Amino acid sequence: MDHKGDAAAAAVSAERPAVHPTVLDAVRDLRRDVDATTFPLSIEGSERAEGSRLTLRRQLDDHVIPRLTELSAPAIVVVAGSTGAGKSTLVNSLLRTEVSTAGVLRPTTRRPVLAHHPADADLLREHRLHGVVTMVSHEKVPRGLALLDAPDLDSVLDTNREMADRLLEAADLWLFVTTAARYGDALPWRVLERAAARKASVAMVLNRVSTESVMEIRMDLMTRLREHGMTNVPLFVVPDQGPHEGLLEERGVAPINRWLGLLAGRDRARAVILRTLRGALRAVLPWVDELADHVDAQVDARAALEDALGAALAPPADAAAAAMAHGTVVDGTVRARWSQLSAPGGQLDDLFTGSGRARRSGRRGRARSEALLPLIDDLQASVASSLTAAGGYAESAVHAVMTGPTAPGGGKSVFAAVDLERLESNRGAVAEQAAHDWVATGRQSVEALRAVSDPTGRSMTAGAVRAVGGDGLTAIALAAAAGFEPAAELLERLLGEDAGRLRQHLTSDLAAAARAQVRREGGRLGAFLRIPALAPDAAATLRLRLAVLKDLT
Ligand SMILES: Nc1nc2c(ncn2[C@@H]2O[C@H](COP(=O)(O)OP(=O)(O)OP(=O)(O)O)[C@@H](O)[C@H]2O)c(=O)[nH]1
Ligand SMILES: [Mg+2]
Repeated sequence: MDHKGDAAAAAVSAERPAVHPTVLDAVRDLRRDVDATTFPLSIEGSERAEGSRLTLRRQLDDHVIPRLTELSAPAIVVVAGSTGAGKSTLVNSLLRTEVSTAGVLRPTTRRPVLAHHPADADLLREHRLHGVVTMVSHEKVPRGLALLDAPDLDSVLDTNREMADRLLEAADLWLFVTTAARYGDALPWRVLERAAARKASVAMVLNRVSTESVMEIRMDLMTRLREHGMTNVPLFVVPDQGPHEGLLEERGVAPINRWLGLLAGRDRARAVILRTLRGALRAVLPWVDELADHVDAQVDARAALEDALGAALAPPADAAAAAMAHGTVVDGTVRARWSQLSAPGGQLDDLFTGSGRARRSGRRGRARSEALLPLIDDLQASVASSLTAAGGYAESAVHAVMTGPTAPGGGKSVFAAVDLERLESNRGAVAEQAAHDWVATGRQSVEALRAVSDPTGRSMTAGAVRAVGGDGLTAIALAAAAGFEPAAELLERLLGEDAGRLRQHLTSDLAAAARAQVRREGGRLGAFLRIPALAPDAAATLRLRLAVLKDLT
């Protein structure tokens, strides 16, 4: 065996199998993450990033993953060369069995024969050569390698030539067989150059060399190999055995067998393949980088949009809260009813002017309570419509800020993605519920005040309840809380210092309802901005895959 063969085998085996099973796992993980990556905000560069994402996914699907999957299968050693060079005879001789027919007719081999170890049969079932070649299982084939006896390269048969091309593509190792008579042919060298260009590993077998010319031919061939830049190509010389039938002498092919044995084995076979694949793997890494960068850009855009949304909602919320506390709710209906009640002869007219008996009479109190009851309904309806209006106003404010000329990037796409019609159609119902709740709070507060007042009935609260009834007091308190001054004055006279506290409590409840109604307008947009694709760590998994792959390749 040529010493260069030893050196090459040693180099292959020393090369740490950088492709180990986890590369396929890592690439599959990456494929899943690339598939799941979305760019929900249309910002600068997002269309390009989406294009890159699809290209990367296709790259992984069409090239990287199929090739990596093949890594689990044995490395394919294609035995190739001119017709009659002795390829079939060599394969048979290596395995000491006739697995492929050799013959005197040119060309002999028309359908490739792939000899593999029985234990590797499963791994070859999915191989892309399946169906193209005749598979032969044989114990003598080293595990992790498969020997492929190819049809000739320069065949008179076009189909053979096409086949040779296909095999060249599938070859992990190219064992080139030529003869002393034909090693000068142009075609073998062209093919060898193609193989070398593909960075496929190459070894050469010089067949049928007579003892007297062996030194001279070897030197010449080495020089030619060097001239073609193939200095590391192992060269095996098989001595001529004269006219013969069947297998070559075992001794003559033993160096090739030993060398194949060195190459075989999982890791070494993978290392051979890695040489062609590492480039492809490294080539996809910048794409992943680009995707992760754009995911970060989306996350940044999301933060800006969230800030803008918060800023857009603050003025309408303040305005609505202030308006609700300062009389917006006290509309025409409320004022008209109040005027009616406090007009001469109205229920509130003689509240502080009638005789003490009349004032304290339970009958008068019930009548006043009944008369004031509709005021509660008026206030509730007015609060509901004021809240609805505040919501509508907030919506336009948000829209203006998020889509206007100074809007942050991606604002429009948020609106496009969110179902605002549903939000709008619920606005009235939400406002009505809030108004109802506010009235309920008013009733509870009056009830609580009465409950803590002294049981002897001499407190101001007890007197006020006797004078206007529970509902009446609630109506007056709610009107006062909504910023209606005449009601506030009456409440003061009825409750004394408790009036201010009660009023204050209900006013802030109303203001809170207004703020909530306004904030709700940003709710669905805010929820959209909180989707996982826009989370601060959205790019983390992609970057993790990137780090793992960088390590592995
Ligand atoms: N004299 C001599 N004949 C050989 C040697 N090796 C192979 N042969 C003969 O050469 C002929 C062609 O051998 P094959 O093994 O069929 O050649 P091949 O390269 O497979 O040819 P194709 O299948 O046509 O591409 C056969 O008759 C072999 O017996 C050798 O070392 N010395
Ligand atoms: Mg043959």
